[in-house]
Amino acid sequence: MSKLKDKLAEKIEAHRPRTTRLLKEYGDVKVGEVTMEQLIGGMRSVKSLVTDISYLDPMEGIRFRGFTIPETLEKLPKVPGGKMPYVEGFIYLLLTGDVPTDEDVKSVADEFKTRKVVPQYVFDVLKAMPSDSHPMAMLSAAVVSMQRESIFVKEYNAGLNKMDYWKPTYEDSLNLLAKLPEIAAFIYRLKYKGGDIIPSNPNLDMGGDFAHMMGIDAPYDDVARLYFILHSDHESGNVSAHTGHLVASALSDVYYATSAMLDGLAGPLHGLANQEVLSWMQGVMDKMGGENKIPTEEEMKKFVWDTLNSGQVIPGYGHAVLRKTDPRYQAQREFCLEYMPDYPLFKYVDVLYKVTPDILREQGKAKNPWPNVDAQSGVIQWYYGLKEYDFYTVLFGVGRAIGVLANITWDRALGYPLERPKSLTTDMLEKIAGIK
Ligand code: CMX
Repeated sequence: MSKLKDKLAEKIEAHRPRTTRLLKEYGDVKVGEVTMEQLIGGMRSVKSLVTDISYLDPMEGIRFRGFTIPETLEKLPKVPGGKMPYVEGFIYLLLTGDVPTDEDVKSVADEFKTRKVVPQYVFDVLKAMPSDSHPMAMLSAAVVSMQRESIFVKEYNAGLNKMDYWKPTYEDSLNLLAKLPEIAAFIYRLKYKGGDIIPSNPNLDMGGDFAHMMGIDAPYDDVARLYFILHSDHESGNVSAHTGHLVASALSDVYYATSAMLDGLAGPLHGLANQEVLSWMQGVMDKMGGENKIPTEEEMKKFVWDTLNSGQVIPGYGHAVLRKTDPRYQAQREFCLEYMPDYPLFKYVDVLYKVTPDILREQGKAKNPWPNVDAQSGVIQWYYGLKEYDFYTVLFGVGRAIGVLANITWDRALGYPLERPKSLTTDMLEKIAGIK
């Protein structure tokens, strides 16, 4: 077994009795209640999932294995020559809960290198898709096309002990994660660069190789590392993470589960919002007469109100759980302040940040008037030449796979069962409400 798998096995053995005890001895302890509003309203805040990979506090934002974003970025070993940590080290942290040493990171990074060769048929599938396919549809199709590679399916069909389900799931997860950057970069180069593909460099780390295959110079390697880490996980209840967990709960393998989670991420209320922010911003630029004409706060207020009055949402603002500025937004804002403080598009986003929260508060609908992760992410990509904003959700998707696959591996290790909530009819709800 690899060092990471050994460590994970140790952690799983130590953790299992905690879950078993809660289930056996405290199974009937009430954790919360469900109101009519929550039931009709998309299960907001209903406590119904377990994960130890990340926790989202509405006021503080995300913690990965107990660490805030600044702590995570500070504690993890950095790639030589860059300022950001190895994504491989972050994967180690999410899976084991421990901050890896330099040696641990090297061993995971080496392991990734042996797993990253993408089968040729995946590229053939992508080339066979219509040229106007959305890059998220391409990513999802590429992932599900690899379902035949699943080690879990082979071992399950041969008769696998339930206690060992996590082992082939771990193998599938790492195999898939190692391949995603090349698949994503291939989609980009195929769709937007006339099929001029840049082969993977087997010696580079995950973020470095992605930047290399995209054909974008440093510090885009650090941008890739930052993006993959920031977008990885946000508890289990968001659409992409929950979809991945739900599909995997049927013991569907990780290729099915990851493809499905990407399909959820592709919605405009979720991961697609980062592309929508840019297209919204471009509309503003067109009306302003060019990206160098920065709107005043008064002008920006009018654009925001016009959007709201036409019945649309302001993309990149609001959140189902968060009630303050998303620390993932903050981390990207700090990156912008360091690398591109005078960049016109950053100024646009900055003016938007100054006016939008007050407007959303005044409008009185959104429970959270503050920006989320998607409000800033397009700016950085645009700055480094990645202007094809249809592609932005793919970057989110590669990152999100890290968290979803860490979760699925643990779901299998702890024997979480098939997910099956209960539905009621409207008649029944009316009876409960005392209307009928
Ligand atoms: N602009 C305008 N109106 C907004 C709004 C925004 N940014 N955010 C919420 N609202 C509105 C909702 O549309 C809803 O209106 P109705 O009552 O007319 O249906 C009302 O405020 C209440 O919504 P909420 O409870 O505050 O928000 P939800 O939990 O239902 O939805 C989210 C959360 C993110 C989908 C929503 O804020 C939104 O649509 N934001 C814009 C899209 C976006 O940025 N999505 C990315 C989310 C980040 C991620 O993917 O993780």
